[in-house]
Amino acid sequence: MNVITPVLGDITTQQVDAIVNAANNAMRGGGGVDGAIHRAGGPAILRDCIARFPNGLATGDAGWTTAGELPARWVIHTVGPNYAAGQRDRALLLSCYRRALEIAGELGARSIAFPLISAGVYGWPLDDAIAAAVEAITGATTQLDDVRLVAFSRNSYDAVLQQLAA
Ligand code: AR6
Repeated sequence: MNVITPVLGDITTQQVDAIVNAANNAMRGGGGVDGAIHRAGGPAILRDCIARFPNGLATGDAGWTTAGELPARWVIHTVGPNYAAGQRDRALLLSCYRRALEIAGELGARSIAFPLISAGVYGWPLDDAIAAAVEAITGATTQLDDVRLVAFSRNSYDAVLQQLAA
Protein backbone atom coordinates (compact mmCIF):
# COMPACT_ATOMS: atom_id res chain seq x y z
CA MET A 1 0.00 0.00 0.00
CA ASN A 2 1.34 3.44 -0.89
CA VAL A 3 1.71 5.72 2.10
CA ILE A 4 0.79 9.35 1.35
CA THR A 5 2.86 12.23 2.68
CA PRO A 6 0.89 15.49 2.71
CA VAL A 7 2.81 18.60 1.65
CA LEU A 8 1.81 22.27 1.69
CA GLY A 9 3.58 24.17 -1.06
CA ASP A 10 4.55 24.48 -4.69
CA ILE A 11 4.92 21.19 -6.56
CA THR A 12 7.62 22.62 -8.84
CA THR A 13 10.12 22.73 -5.95
CA GLN A 14 9.63 19.12 -4.86
CA GLN A 15 12.79 17.02 -4.82
CA VAL A 16 11.33 13.84 -6.22
CA ASP A 17 11.93 11.64 -9.26
CA ALA A 18 8.64 12.62 -10.87
CA ILE A 19 6.08 15.37 -10.43
CA VAL A 20 2.59 15.03 -11.83
CA ASN A 21 0.98 17.75 -13.92
CA ALA A 22 -2.77 18.37 -14.10
CA ALA A 23 -2.79 19.12 -17.83
CA ASN A 24 -5.52 19.33 -20.47
CA ASN A 25 -6.23 17.26 -23.60
CA ALA A 26 -4.21 19.55 -25.87
CA MET A 27 -1.02 19.07 -23.79
CA ARG A 28 0.39 22.44 -24.76
CA GLY A 29 0.47 24.10 -21.35
CA GLY A 30 -2.17 26.15 -19.58
CA GLY A 31 -2.88 27.86 -16.26
CA GLY A 32 -2.82 26.60 -12.67
CA VAL A 33 -0.29 23.93 -11.83
CA ASP A 34 0.28 23.30 -15.56
CA GLY A 35 1.37 26.90 -16.08
CA ALA A 36 3.60 26.79 -13.00
CA ILE A 37 5.34 23.59 -14.19
CA HIS A 38 5.98 24.90 -17.71
CA ARG A 39 7.25 28.23 -16.33
CA ALA A 40 9.58 26.67 -13.80
CA GLY A 41 10.76 23.85 -16.07
CA GLY A 42 11.41 26.02 -19.11
CA PRO A 43 10.80 25.37 -22.82
CA ALA A 44 12.11 21.79 -22.85
CA ILE A 45 8.82 20.55 -21.41
CA LEU A 46 6.68 22.08 -24.16
CA ARG A 47 9.13 20.86 -26.83
CA ASP A 48 8.81 17.37 -25.40
CA CYS A 49 5.00 17.63 -25.20
CA ILE A 50 4.83 18.56 -28.88
CA ALA A 51 7.17 15.73 -29.88
CA ARG A 52 5.66 13.02 -27.69
CA PHE A 53 1.97 14.00 -27.80
CA PRO A 54 1.20 15.25 -31.31
CA ASN A 55 -2.47 14.40 -30.75
CA GLY A 56 -2.65 15.39 -27.08
CA LEU A 57 -3.76 13.05 -24.32
CA ALA A 58 -7.12 11.49 -23.41
CA THR A 59 -8.92 12.34 -20.18
CA GLY A 60 -7.93 9.84 -17.47
CA ASP A 61 -4.71 8.91 -19.24
CA ALA A 62 -1.13 9.94 -18.43
CA GLY A 63 2.20 10.27 -20.22
CA TRP A 64 5.68 11.53 -19.37
CA THR A 65 8.12 14.16 -20.55
CA THR A 66 11.47 15.32 -19.30
CA ALA A 67 11.38 17.93 -16.54
CA GLY A 68 13.64 20.61 -18.01
CA GLU A 69 15.11 22.76 -15.26
CA LEU A 70 12.96 21.31 -12.47
CA PRO A 71 14.59 19.32 -9.68
CA ALA A 72 12.51 16.28 -10.75
CA ARG A 73 13.68 13.96 -13.55
CA TRP A 74 10.29 13.54 -15.17
CA VAL A 75 6.96 15.28 -15.44
CA ILE A 76 4.08 12.85 -15.67
CA HIS A 77 1.19 14.68 -17.32
CA THR A 78 -2.36 13.57 -16.77
CA VAL A 79 -5.72 14.99 -17.76
CA GLY A 80 -8.42 15.07 -15.11
CA PRO A 81 -12.14 15.24 -15.91
CA ASN A 82 -13.47 18.77 -16.26
CA TYR A 83 -16.24 18.76 -13.66
CA ALA A 84 -17.14 22.36 -14.42
CA ALA A 85 -17.79 21.34 -18.04
CA GLY A 86 -19.99 18.41 -16.96
CA GLN A 87 -17.40 15.58 -16.95
CA ARG A 88 -18.32 13.91 -13.67
CA ASP A 89 -17.13 10.33 -14.16
CA ARG A 90 -15.16 9.67 -10.98
CA ALA A 91 -13.50 6.62 -12.56
CA LEU A 92 -11.62 9.01 -14.85
CA LEU A 93 -10.24 10.91 -11.88
CA LEU A 94 -9.12 7.68 -10.18
CA SER A 95 -7.56 6.60 -13.47
CA CYS A 96 -5.36 9.73 -13.56
CA TYR A 97 -3.63 8.73 -10.32
CA ARG A 98 -3.41 5.04 -11.24
CA ARG A 99 -1.97 5.70 -14.73
CA ALA A 100 0.52 8.23 -13.38
CA LEU A 101 1.76 5.70 -10.82
CA GLU A 102 1.99 2.99 -13.49
CA ILE A 103 4.13 5.23 -15.68
CA ALA A 104 6.29 6.20 -12.71
CA GLY A 105 6.86 2.50 -12.06
CA GLU A 106 7.80 1.89 -15.70
CA LEU A 107 10.28 4.77 -15.57
CA GLY A 108 11.88 3.40 -12.41
CA ALA A 109 10.84 6.39 -10.31
CA ARG A 110 10.84 5.75 -6.57
CA SER A 111 9.34 9.08 -5.50
CA ILE A 112 6.48 11.11 -6.91
CA ALA A 113 4.51 14.25 -6.05
CA PHE A 114 0.87 14.74 -7.07
CA PRO A 115 -1.20 17.92 -7.16
CA LEU A 116 -4.94 17.75 -6.47
CA ILE A 117 -5.97 16.83 -10.00
CA SER A 118 -9.18 18.50 -11.26
CA ALA A 119 -9.59 20.47 -8.01
CA GLY A 120 -8.74 23.87 -9.55
CA VAL A 121 -9.97 25.23 -12.87
CA TYR A 122 -11.79 21.94 -13.55
CA GLY A 123 -13.89 22.48 -10.43
CA TRP A 124 -14.07 19.02 -8.87
CA PRO A 125 -15.43 19.51 -5.30
CA LEU A 126 -12.38 19.68 -3.04
CA ASP A 127 -13.30 17.03 -0.48
CA ASP A 128 -14.14 14.46 -3.13
CA ALA A 129 -11.06 15.36 -5.19
CA ILE A 130 -8.97 14.59 -2.09
CA ALA A 131 -10.94 11.41 -1.33
CA ALA A 132 -10.37 10.19 -4.89
CA ALA A 133 -6.64 10.95 -4.65
CA VAL A 134 -6.32 9.05 -1.37
CA GLU A 135 -8.38 6.10 -2.63
CA ALA A 136 -6.52 5.79 -5.94
CA ILE A 137 -3.01 6.25 -4.52
CA THR A 138 -3.41 3.91 -1.57
CA GLY A 139 -5.20 1.29 -3.65
CA ALA A 140 -2.82 1.30 -6.62
CA THR A 141 -0.84 -1.78 -7.59
CA THR A 142 2.30 0.27 -8.29
CA GLN A 143 4.13 0.82 -5.03
CA LEU A 144 6.63 3.67 -4.67
CA ASP A 145 8.79 4.58 -1.68
CA ASP A 146 7.71 8.21 -1.42
CA VAL A 147 4.31 9.45 -2.59
CA ARG A 148 3.46 13.08 -1.83
CA LEU A 149 0.15 14.84 -2.18
CA VAL A 150 0.89 18.53 -2.60
CA ALA A 151 -1.73 21.08 -1.55
CA PHE A 152 -1.21 24.64 -2.72
CA SER A 153 -3.37 26.42 -0.12
CA ARG A 154 -3.69 26.14 3.64
CA ASN A 155 -7.36 25.31 3.20
CA SER A 156 -6.75 22.36 0.88
CA TYR A 157 -3.80 21.19 2.99
CA ASP A 158 -6.00 21.14 6.12
CA ALA A 159 -8.61 19.16 4.19
CA VAL A 160 -5.94 16.65 3.11
CA LEU A 161 -4.73 16.26 6.70
CA GLN A 162 -8.28 15.74 7.88
CA GLN A 163 -8.93 12.97 5.36
CA LEU A 164 -5.62 11.23 6.00
CA ALA A 165 -6.45 11.18 9.72
CA ALA A 166 -9.94 9.76 9.14
N1 AR6 B 1 1.79 23.46 -6.91
C1 AR6 B 1 0.86 22.62 -6.40
N2 AR6 B 1 -0.46 22.74 -6.64
C2 AR6 B 1 -0.85 23.78 -7.41
C3 AR6 B 1 0.05 24.70 -7.98
C4 AR6 B 1 1.43 24.52 -7.70
N3 AR6 B 1 2.37 25.33 -8.20
N4 AR6 B 1 -0.66 25.61 -8.70
C5 AR6 B 1 -1.96 25.29 -8.57
N5 AR6 B 1 -2.09 24.19 -7.78
P1 AR6 B 1 -5.47 23.31 -11.66
P2 AR6 B 1 -7.24 21.27 -12.85
C6 AR6 B 1 -3.29 23.47 -7.35
O1 AR6 B 1 -6.43 24.37 -12.00
O2 AR6 B 1 -8.34 21.66 -11.95
C7 AR6 B 1 -4.88 24.24 -16.35
O3 AR6 B 1 -5.08 25.43 -17.06
C8 AR6 B 1 -4.61 24.20 -7.42
O4 AR6 B 1 -4.77 25.04 -6.28
O5 AR6 B 1 -4.04 23.55 -11.89
O6 AR6 B 1 -6.95 19.81 -13.07
C9 AR6 B 1 -4.64 23.05 -17.28
O7 AR6 B 1 -3.94 23.42 -18.44
C10 AR6 B 1 -5.59 23.02 -7.38
O8 AR6 B 1 -5.80 22.56 -6.06
O9 AR6 B 1 -5.82 21.92 -12.47
C11 AR6 B 1 -6.03 22.58 -17.58
O10 AR6 B 1 -6.59 23.34 -18.63
C12 AR6 B 1 -4.84 21.92 -8.15
O11 AR6 B 1 -3.47 22.35 -8.21
C13 AR6 B 1 -6.78 22.86 -16.30
O12 AR6 B 1 -6.10 23.93 -15.68
C14 AR6 B 1 -5.34 21.69 -9.57
O13 AR6 B 1 -5.72 22.93 -10.14
C15 AR6 B 1 -6.75 21.67 -15.37
O14 AR6 B 1 -7.55 21.95 -14.25
